[in-house]
Amino acid sequence: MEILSDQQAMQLALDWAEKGLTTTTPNPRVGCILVKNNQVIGAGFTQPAGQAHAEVQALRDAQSRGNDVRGATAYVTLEPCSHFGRTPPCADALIEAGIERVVAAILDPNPQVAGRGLAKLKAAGVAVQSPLLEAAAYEMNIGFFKRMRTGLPWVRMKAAASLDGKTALHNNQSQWITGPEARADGHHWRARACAILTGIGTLLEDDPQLTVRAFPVTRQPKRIIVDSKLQTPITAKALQDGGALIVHAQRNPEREAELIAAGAECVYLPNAHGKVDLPELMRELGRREINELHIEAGSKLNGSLIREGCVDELLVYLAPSLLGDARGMFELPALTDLRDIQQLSFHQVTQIGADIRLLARFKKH
Ligand code: AOF
Ligand code: ZN
Repeated sequence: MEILSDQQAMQLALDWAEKGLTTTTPNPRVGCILVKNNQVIGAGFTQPAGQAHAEVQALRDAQSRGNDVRGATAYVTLEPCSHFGRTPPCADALIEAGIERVVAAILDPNPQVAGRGLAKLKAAGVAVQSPLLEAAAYEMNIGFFKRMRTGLPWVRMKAAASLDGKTALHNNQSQWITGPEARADGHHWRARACAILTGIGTLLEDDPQLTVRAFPVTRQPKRIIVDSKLQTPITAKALQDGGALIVHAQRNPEREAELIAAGAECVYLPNAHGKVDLPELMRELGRREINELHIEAGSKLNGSLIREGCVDELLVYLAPSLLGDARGMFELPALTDLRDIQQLSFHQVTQIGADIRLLARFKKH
């Protein structure tokens, strides 16, 4: 029989973690598999917040299949927790179940855990090993890691453009520059996000729903509208079925009351120029436990977010077409010195249908 290597076992655990991609927020998506005598005897992934963590799910899975977990190795994509949060510590559950060895892909950055999970296991005589496939485990929860370390969400800005980087003609015609596969792919990125943010310009122009519709989901991301002057109509599609967070910079009690009655929450976050304080908004979203923020906005708000250093990553779909003189993806000021250029690095390049998907990260990270 072929031996299941530690690496293969951890890859399996990562595959299980992925099953929680759209449902675990604000918790990280974690996968766990239990291996005994070279057999996978149990597997699980993080359930929605307040419910079982991956390790507990894997133990339950093994038990429900009549498997004796004593002496097994647990492969977990994040260090097992050591604290009483919404659920009791997974480290305790593993110890009590008689797990002999725990392999953790990466340490939990949560200050309530941060090494204590592995320490607890070790103290109980469990053999522990970490890291393993750390980079993949980090990518799986890039927003959770960023929020735990900085208090800010991981901000991903999506845009779709022609090969010459244009999104719309000057007469505003803009529909379907990229193909159906790219548009469906975009919904996967919406679905994994904790929240989707847009601006009042896009809201008034397109009346977007800002929901995941390409496939069924059990949780819709929170919707956030940057609307300095509270111009959102109460009939906006983005306010229907679950409301939205409207971030404004001017007080208007009447309009606020109207929008609240329509199901919205209004948050007043002005900067010195009477616009929304975008860096403060990012801190506010961090406090609200937003791990991954997905932005689908127009070139103006996109440009402001980039200029104010709020963006971590661009998710750009490029179609094999040329629009010529037209609107761009990001409104940024003209530079006079090449040294001021914004530097990014390509993290991933993938063909999606007839289009190209680029993930580019700002160099500061
Ligand atoms: C694990 N396994 O599957 C996950 C962990 O409030 P609670 O009890 O749900 O705890 C949430 C914290 O637990 C979260 O911030 C992170 O540190 C850790 N997540 N830990 O052992 C899991 N999702
Ligand atoms: Zn846990």
